[in-house]
Amino acid sequence: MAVSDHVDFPTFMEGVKKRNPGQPEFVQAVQEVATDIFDFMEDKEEYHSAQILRRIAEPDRVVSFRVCWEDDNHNIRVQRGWRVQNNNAIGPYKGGIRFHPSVTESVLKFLAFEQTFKNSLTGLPMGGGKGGANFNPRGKSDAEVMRFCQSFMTELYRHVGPDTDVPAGDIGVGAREIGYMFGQYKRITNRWEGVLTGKGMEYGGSQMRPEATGYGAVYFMENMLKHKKDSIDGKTAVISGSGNVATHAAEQITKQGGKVLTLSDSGGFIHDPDGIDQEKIDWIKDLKNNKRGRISEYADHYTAATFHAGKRPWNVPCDLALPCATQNELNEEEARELVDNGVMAVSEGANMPTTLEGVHVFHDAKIMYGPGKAANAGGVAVSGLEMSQNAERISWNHERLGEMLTELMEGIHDKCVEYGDQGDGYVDYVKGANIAGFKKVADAMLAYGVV
Ligand code: NDP
Ligand code: 2IT
Repeated sequence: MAVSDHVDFPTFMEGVKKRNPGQPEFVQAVQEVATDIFDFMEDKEEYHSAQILRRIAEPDRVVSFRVCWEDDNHNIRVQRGWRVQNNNAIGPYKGGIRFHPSVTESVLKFLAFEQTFKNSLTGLPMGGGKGGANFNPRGKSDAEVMRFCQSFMTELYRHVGPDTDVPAGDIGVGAREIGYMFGQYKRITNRWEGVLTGKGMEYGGSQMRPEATGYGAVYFMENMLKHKKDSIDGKTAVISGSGNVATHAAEQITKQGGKVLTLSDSGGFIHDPDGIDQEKIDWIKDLKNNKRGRISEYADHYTAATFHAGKRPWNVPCDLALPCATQNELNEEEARELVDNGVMAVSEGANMPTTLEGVHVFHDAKIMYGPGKAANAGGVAVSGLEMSQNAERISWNHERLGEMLTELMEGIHDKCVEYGDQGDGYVDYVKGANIAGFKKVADAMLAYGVV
């Protein structure tokens, strides 16, 4: 094959930027992956000549649609919804749905791109996708959320299916929203099938799905520490967010003998020097899931804690850090602060929470750094198990699922070590995750020829 088919890294990135104007998150995610993949492909002509990376970085399709609904005051509201189907080389498109005012096509394209590598890393047959809308569930009544979800699914149903594309939850989409969307899908299609994961336990949900992402991120942390003959026991942890991922990460850190010092939401963070134990975590879960309250209320209830309005928790000294809120929530300066304060390991429950510059700080300091696409893959892995259960019409219990999640996270960790071991005792988990995730998708695409 002609060498002129090779495009070098800067030229490749120029092209990505040019083809995706005004989409900084997508460009950032592609750049992070492409840096490692270009090194890996250097002596692998077949990937270059088949333009594999260029093809993975071009979503199979992006569906954008109007979502019209009526609020409780009879105002007609219009939102924009999307489903990005990035790549289905190794299985049906799979990935969450996000409802948040910050959702844009760029955000969903970055998430669908990342999801492709993450899902591949799990070892289960799932492609990559993501969806969502610029809808803010905060302050909306249950009836408003129901009408929005029904309207969203009234368009989405024609693009998804158990063998086509299987959405799940993400920011702003939990059990309530999945219930409304599944109910509408079933009503429109007259089919009961595993079209969504994260379903309620009464109708085909996996008993481990609510905990899976947060627990998985801590299992990944545990594996990184174990690789260095260390453990979570007795260590302090700083966590951001206070939703599904953050609360379950806090729970698992606590179970393993760690002490959680912080949690946050978009209003600020709480710092509890006594530690956020299981009883306090249960109080937060009730506050967030049932009362739909704000994390600031924690400091009113637990008076040893302080609330820091408009701030992020990264200046609190800790051994372990787990960003579990959103993308780009930890920048270069904050990464430096963590390192200066002696952080040993970072495990990302969120997707791309650390900026590219922040990642460089962690790598330069040679701390253990588990990127989201590996560390938070436990959620989608258990979603994969939920798909299997629905297809087989069976149900696994909590204990069995816990064992499977533990094994899956260990497998993901080991794949990162296999491809990311730098030979000097340092593991570049980003490189490991990128290469291991890429290879399987790329080889499947080569098998299909030019499609
Ligand atoms: P939730 O909606 O349950 O919680 C999100 C949390 O993050 C809330 O505390 C929220 O605060 C905070 N947050 C959201 N956006 C912002 C923002 N722009 N600035 C500051 N805080 C913000 O979502 P999840 O816990 O499910 O998701 C958290 C992260 O984990 C996301 O990056 C998601 O993509 C990732 N993830 C989730 C998986 C899952 O299974 N749910 C699987 C894998 C990854 P507020 O309420 O104030 O907005
Ligand atoms: O980012 C993610 O991996 C998720 N939001 C979960 C996706 C899924 O299909 O369970």
